[in-house]
Amino acid sequence: MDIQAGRIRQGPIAAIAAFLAFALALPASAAPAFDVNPLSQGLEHPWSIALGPDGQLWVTERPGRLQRIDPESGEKTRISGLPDIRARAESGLMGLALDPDFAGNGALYLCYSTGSMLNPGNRLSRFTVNGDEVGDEKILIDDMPGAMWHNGCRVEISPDGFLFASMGDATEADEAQNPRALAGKIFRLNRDGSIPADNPDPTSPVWSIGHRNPQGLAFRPGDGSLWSTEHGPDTQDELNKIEKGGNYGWPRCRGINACGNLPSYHPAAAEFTRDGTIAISDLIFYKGAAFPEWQDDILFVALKTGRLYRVQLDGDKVTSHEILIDDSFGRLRDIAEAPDGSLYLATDNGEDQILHLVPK
Ligand SMILES: [Ca+2]
Repeated sequence: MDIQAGRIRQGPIAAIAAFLAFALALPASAAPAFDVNPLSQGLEHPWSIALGPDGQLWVTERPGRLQRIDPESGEKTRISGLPDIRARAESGLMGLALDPDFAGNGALYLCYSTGSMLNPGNRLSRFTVNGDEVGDEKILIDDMPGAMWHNGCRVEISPDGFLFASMGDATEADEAQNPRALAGKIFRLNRDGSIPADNPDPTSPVWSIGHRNPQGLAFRPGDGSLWSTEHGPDTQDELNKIEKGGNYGWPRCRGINACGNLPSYHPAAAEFTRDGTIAISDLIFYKGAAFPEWQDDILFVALKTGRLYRVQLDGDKVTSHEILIDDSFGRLRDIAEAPDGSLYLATDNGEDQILHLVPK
């Protein structure tokens, strides 16, 4: 109530924001019927799931394992050949993306933690898969700052073929506003690691700045826009639409409100919540036929609340959200859509599983 009273004192815009926050809390509609079945168990902090053109699920586990899972049987095949990985607290093997030409070139991209407790870093690399091994590491961005927490490391490839990756502030918040530092940024690269000539600075992989710990990336079908989920500090996890050269405010501003005179500032499209964080994790735009009413909506998972959320948009405006799963499986780290429109979810409890969400 104090927050709402404070908003009203700030004037009509704040009052509208308060109304929107209230409206966003209302469910959009009754959830359609679905079942959630265990697909594969015995995993440890699976962090990133990617569907390959080989029909297989490629999964990273944060302690430093890469697995290929058969979506029919749930059988796991461990892929060897990974480099040394620093895996403590929130650091380890995290982001994974398969090259658009994976079927031909076997290329995949991994973001992982390097160094030691005393000299921590993070790295984005390209590898080649050969059978049950990866090799041929080509380091694309090295010496990103690392820490026990806020290591970013979500990796995604845009519809037009650029490689995007995120990096957290690695607990040095002010560095997120330093355009020359690699902390608190979202990057855009060519897939060979070179810097696209039309980046905001053609000598830098930096695409956007002012991020605390963005650990979700997804491209919207249709307009190809990039959206990101980002962990807030004690309140206000964010859903952001990422613009070229944009500043997302951390640590000076947060959430959906305007922010003084910070150049190129983009407030969040939505925030979760003013009462505390939900530990927002990865997102997708749903495209499938299995749940027609979800088409073009954002689905995202959360760690702290163990929830699967559905967010409806009108253009770039969030109009409503609803909770489809509410802590039935503990923390949820990642989500991926199968070709048939069913969904895969990765839990993050320590003794973990990949879940398969299908129509009832
Ligand atoms: Ca922000």
